[in-house]
Amino acid sequence: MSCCSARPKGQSAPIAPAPLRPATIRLVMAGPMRSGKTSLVQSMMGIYTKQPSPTIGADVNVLHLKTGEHPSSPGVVRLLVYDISGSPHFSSVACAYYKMADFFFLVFDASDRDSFRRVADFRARTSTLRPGAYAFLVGNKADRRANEPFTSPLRVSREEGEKKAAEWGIPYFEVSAKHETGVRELFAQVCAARLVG
Ligand SMILES: Nc1nc2c(ncn2[C@@H]2O[C@H](COP(=O)(O)OP(=O)(O)OP(=O)(O)O)[C@@H](O)[C@H]2O)c(=O)[nH]1
Ligand SMILES: [Mg+2]
Repeated sequence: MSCCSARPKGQSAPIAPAPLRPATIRLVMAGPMRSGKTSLVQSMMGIYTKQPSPTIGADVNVLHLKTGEHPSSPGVVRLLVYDISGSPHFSSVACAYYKMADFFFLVFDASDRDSFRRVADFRARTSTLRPGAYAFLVGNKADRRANEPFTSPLRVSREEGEKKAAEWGIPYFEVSAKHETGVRELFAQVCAARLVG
């Protein structure tokens, strides 16, 4: 007789606990052309290049982020980052991705007032197509803005960014993909929001 047959009759075999799998989060990078969406993803991956090609349609990257100790988390989040072209030519492709986002980064170029104006269109489209998703307003290229005279009409101040984000009821982050300033902190917010959400 095998030692394994000692289980009482009618009782099924114990099921081994399934290993915790990383939670998957879909993050969509949205915003005007040349605001630096691709550069931000590259910066986060430590592969920032000076002249990235304009995104054709959409690119997908997978990032694994540590969440720290948390009872409901295996310690790692799997982030699917959908990097969407800001070109109006791809707006129908973009809308298909917007509909499945858990999070949006609404990226604009903080050294370009026109980019700041245009990010409002992306906010309107994303919040209509995916009203429940978390969003962050992201002022990129803070390094470039810092080099301009304080009075430059192109420059978008931190206060203006914060005011717009408050109007939309979302957080504001000022970053530089080039200098890797604030980029890790920004992506970490996704994990933090996910864990409290
Ligand atoms: N100075 C500075 N330049 C940046 C920064 N981020 C991006 N750039 C530059 O801005 C240009 C556009 O960057 P991309 O990352 O291609 O912009 P994008 O938003 O992905 O553009 P599309 O794919 O066309 O929508 C590139 O020449 C980058 O090198 C930054 O933080 N600082
Ligand atoms: Mg791009």
